[in-house]
Amino acid sequence: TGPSLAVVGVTGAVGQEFLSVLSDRDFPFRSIKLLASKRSAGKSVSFQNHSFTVEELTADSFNGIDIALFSAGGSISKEFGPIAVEKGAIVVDNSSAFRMVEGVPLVIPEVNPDAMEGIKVGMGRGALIANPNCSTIICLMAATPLHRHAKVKRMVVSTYQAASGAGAAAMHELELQTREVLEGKPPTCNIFKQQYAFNLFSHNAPVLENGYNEEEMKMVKETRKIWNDMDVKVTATCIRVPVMRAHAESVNLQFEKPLDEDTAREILKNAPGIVVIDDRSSNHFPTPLEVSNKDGVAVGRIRRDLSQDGNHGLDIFVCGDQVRKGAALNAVQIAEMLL
Ligand code: 2RA
Repeated sequence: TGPSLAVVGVTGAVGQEFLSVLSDRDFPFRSIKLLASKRSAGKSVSFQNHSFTVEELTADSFNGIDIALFSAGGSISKEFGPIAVEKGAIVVDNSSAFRMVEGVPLVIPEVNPDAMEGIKVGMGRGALIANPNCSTIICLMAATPLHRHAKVKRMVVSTYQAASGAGAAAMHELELQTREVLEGKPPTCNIFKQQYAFNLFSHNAPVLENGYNEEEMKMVKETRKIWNDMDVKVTATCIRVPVMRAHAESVNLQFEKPLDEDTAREILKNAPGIVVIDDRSSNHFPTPLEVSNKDGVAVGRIRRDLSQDGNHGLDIFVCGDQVRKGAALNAVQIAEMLL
């Protein structure tokens, strides 16, 4: 019993995390097909004590597939996502290809599950559901419970994004550069074209006409779609920092209604998928290392924004594993909702 699964991009950082999460959550599939580019086809991947051979992704890969998890870049999703849907599969796409397409649900299960209402395995047709950008997921996991209570009017986000967001190769290069710099050697700069170790820089996404980069505009546009609120004001500055796999984000919120910090802390303590780490006496607050390889998004530094009148402003600090809740876990949770 259970759905037949396909994992597209299985050899990448998120693809590998799909397998870990499927196992950790004992996802009830009846069969699984591991798909990747021609270059990776033939590789063996061990999963649940079996050795699987990676198959080359082709148009015929989706015959008989119920759910296809995609994380192989936007061009692969654009080419093969519609083919998979045509074959009757429900695609959960981690790329940005379809996120802003009208009618494509953009889903964080703890935040807006209703957006995928009615989409189920066995409904007789395929569908496509988009996984939001990792920095959006991590931010909104914390901001949404507060938004639901006091309606966010304006959100200012500064992100400190991990290497994993740029893939496994970037993680390897960060480690390599760190060793090289410590040994007094010139750093190898293939992925980011500049030194990453002991440094930080504006996110590597292309910068648009308005001076924002694509990562920042994803935060703006995806927040409005997920909250179904085209009026909420959002601005973001996304920075790449020398951290392996968890994003950190400083979030400033301005509310329509008052929300004091104690109430905010209680709301967050009861929010699904959230861990509050907010101990002022010991200066213990969320860190990337503390959330790495974990499901929970950690929130701390919860305090009234003293630059705003009364209790209409709040500052928080959020950390979440980019590969897990920022991508693979969120996608598998969506797949669980299809059963
Ligand atoms: C990043 N959000 O972190 C992008 C890719 N997932 O670079």
